[in-house]
Amino acid sequence: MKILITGFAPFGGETINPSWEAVLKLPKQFQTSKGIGAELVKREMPVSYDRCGGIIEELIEKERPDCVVCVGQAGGRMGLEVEQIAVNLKDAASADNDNVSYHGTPVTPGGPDGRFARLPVRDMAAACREAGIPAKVSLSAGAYVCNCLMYHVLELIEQRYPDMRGGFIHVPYECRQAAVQERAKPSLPLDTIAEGLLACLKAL
Ligand code: PCA
Repeated sequence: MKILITGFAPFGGETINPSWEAVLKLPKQFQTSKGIGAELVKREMPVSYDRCGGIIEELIEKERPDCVVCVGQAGGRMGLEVEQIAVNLKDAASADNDNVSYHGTPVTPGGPDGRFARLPVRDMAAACREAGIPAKVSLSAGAYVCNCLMYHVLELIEQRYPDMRGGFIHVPYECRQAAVQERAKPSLPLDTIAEGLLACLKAL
C-alpha cells in the first residue's frame, strides 16, 4: 500500500510546524496492523489556500497513492485529532503564508457543503490511544488552509480517484512551541506526535 503523507510548512510566526517535523520522523516502510506492507511518500505543503489544491492534485497524479493522509498543526488541541469532515468554506482571521485572507468564501463554488473523510477515522483514533497517545475524532478541521486541503483531497477522490482513500489528521503543538508562550498551551513531544501518527497509519 502506497501512502502519500503531507505536513505543512511553519505559519503564523512559528519557526517549525510539528506536522511536517513529525512526518519526517516516520519510517519509510512499515506493516499495518493487518500485516499489509506500507510505503510512505512524504511531501511538505505550503500554507496557501490558492496553491494547496493544485499541488496535491499534481502529487496524486504523479504518485498514484492508495491513500492520502494530510497532517497539520492545530495549536491548542490536546492530542491528535483525526478529522471526520471538511467543509466548503474558507474563513479565518489570519492570512495564509501568501498573505491571502478569505472570509465566507467557498473552497469550490457550487460544491457540497461538506465532504466526509475516506478513512477509518474511529479506528485510527482508537489505535493511537491504544498506543498510549491522546487522540480523538474531530468534527471540525476549521476553515483555514488545512480544511481547504482536506476538501480538495476528498473532491479529487470523489471526482477522479474513487478507489483512493484520504483524509486529514491535526496534531497539537510540539512542546518547544508551547514552552515559549507565557500562557500554558497543551503540547506533546515531537517523538510522541510521530508515534501517534504511525499508530493511526497502522490502522489503515
Ligand atoms: N495548520 C493550519 C494550516 C497549516 C497547519 O499546519 C490549519 O489548521 O488550517
